[in-house]
Amino acid sequence: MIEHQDLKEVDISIYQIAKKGNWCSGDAFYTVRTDNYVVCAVADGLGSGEEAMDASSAAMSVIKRDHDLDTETIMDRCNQVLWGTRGVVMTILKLDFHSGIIEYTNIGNITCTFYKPSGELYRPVPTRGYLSGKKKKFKTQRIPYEKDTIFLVYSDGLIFDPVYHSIFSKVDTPRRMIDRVVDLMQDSNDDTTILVGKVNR
Ligand SMILES: [Mn+2]
Repeated sequence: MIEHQDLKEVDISIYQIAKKGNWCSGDAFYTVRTDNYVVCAVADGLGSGEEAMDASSAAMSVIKRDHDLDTETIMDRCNQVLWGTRGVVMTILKLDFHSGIIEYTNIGNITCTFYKPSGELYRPVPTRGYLSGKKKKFKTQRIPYEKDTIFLVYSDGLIFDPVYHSIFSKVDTPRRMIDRVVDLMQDSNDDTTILVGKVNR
């Protein structure tokens, strides 16, 4: 499944596919735009199949309700509802239109890369662990963005080859970038989610 969202300030394209043989994906994503910000998140429920989906969709429903909060608090609230589930790894981004800053909070193996219009690449170091209701401290990074900043967020179903970096160029649209990655990527035998966003203004 490929989905394109024109969120005015940001264009987002998302690709998602379930592990071969499974009817559902254990990954989940969520995006929302308000007049002040855009929030997007990608989660990977531990394992695969229905129980993984239950965990990742529980996290997404918290974000759907609480996206007005800062990403650290959102992460904390997601953690609270995940007690008794398989658990999830997750990355949340929040682009604030007024400050021009992206808040980034992560736990576990969801990779995030920023491509600045200058060509410079920035990869925040992921935090180890996962959410399963156990008490945890979350760190938030604040990353300035500008027009044509690209962000790429993906679950570990994508085996990222460094040659893919050249795809994420400011001359292209997220739609084209997703198409090109999907053309090149190898089958990984895991649920896969790839989200690409590009700032319009
Ligand atoms: Mn996975």
